[in-house]
Amino acid sequence: MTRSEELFYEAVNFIPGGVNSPVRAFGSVGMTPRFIKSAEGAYLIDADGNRYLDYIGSWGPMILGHANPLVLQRVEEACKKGLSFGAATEAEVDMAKLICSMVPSVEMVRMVNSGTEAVMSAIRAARGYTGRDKIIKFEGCYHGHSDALLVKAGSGVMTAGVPDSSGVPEGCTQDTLPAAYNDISSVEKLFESYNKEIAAVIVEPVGANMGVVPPVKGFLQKLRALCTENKTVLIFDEVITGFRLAMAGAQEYYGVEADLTTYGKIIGGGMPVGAYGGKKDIMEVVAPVGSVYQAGTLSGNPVAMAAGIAQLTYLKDHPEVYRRLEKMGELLYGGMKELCEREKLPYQVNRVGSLGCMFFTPDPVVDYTSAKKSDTEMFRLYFRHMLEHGIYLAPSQFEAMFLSDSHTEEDIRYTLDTMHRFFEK
Ligand code: HOZ
Repeated sequence: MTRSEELFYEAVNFIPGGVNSPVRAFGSVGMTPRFIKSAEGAYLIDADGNRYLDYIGSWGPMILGHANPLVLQRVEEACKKGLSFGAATEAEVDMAKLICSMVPSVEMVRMVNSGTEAVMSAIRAARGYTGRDKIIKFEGCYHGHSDALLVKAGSGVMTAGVPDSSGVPEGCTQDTLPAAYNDISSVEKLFESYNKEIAAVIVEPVGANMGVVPPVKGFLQKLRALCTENKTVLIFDEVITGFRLAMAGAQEYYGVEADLTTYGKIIGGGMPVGAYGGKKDIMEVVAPVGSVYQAGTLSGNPVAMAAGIAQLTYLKDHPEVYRRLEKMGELLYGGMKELCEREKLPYQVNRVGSLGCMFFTPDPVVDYTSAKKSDTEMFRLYFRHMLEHGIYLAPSQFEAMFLSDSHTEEDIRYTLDTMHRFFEK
């Protein structure tokens, strides 16, 4: 038995499923998870000493690669000054100014501890601001695990085939109106039916929790127009796309501004962080200025701020990172596409910048329904082959591949060769 297996069989006695987040379980690919001991650059080392080329990047945060020396140094310095004060710090001011300087639509920002918290809070702020209750969310988009958003959700719930979680009272989701991603008419219909009751539309500007599903041309622009027309708050969940697709995330990439934006992952540099921000008049509904209550003992934690500031400052000072990620994305996902064409494989490769994935279906994947058509048994075989050859993908069809600034052309060549060998079989 490997050390990872030993740890897993011990873990299941003390942790549900042996993991602290369902997406880490390897159940859907018929395996047991690798337990990770350390990481550096684009590589992970497991408890047995196996080395893997990592395409998860902690599900997004590690845009500069693992154990970035600059981030580690800042964290070390911050740790020595104390781990938490539960009081205001200069680092929080620096972080807020940094985010506002990088994202034009964000004039004010509140730090929280996770993407889930950021989304819950942004929705509360939107409801407080508009005095309305209903929200529109899209099938296959995942916005964390708060009650109101576990409706036709992506990510682990989609993998497990339980889009509507048990344990969520009906009352918590009665104001959540699901629409079809990339189908603006489904949103228009909801606005026609509920016109003055819709507080917010929340969307992943690039669907990245049902595999990767880019917005079709004009979809985000039309959402923007509908929200403006109906005085509804447009919330972009940029927990994955924020500071990844471009400095100002998907908003810059697609040229559409949100009213509120939620963040996590990259802004924490690997530490547990989230944030929500946007227009001042909306953000000023939040306590202690306004009447929307939202709080947190560890919010703006000094160590997390140090890691996040280090990573964001690096990105701000090195915009060439985005050009490189774009180029590497083209190399990897373009190469995957080419492989499918060359080998006459009836599969789809979806890609936006450094995010992408392969779907095992002959039809284009544009939404939840088409993503669900992917042959997950084929994914299971593909995943196993890749892992056996040292390539660590998310153990689910319905997650993204993440490139970091540490991936090299040689890494990508090896990945494409490994895929080729699988499809050749
Ligand atoms: N957004 C991540 C997966 N799609 C979340 C990671 C997790 O749930 O642990």
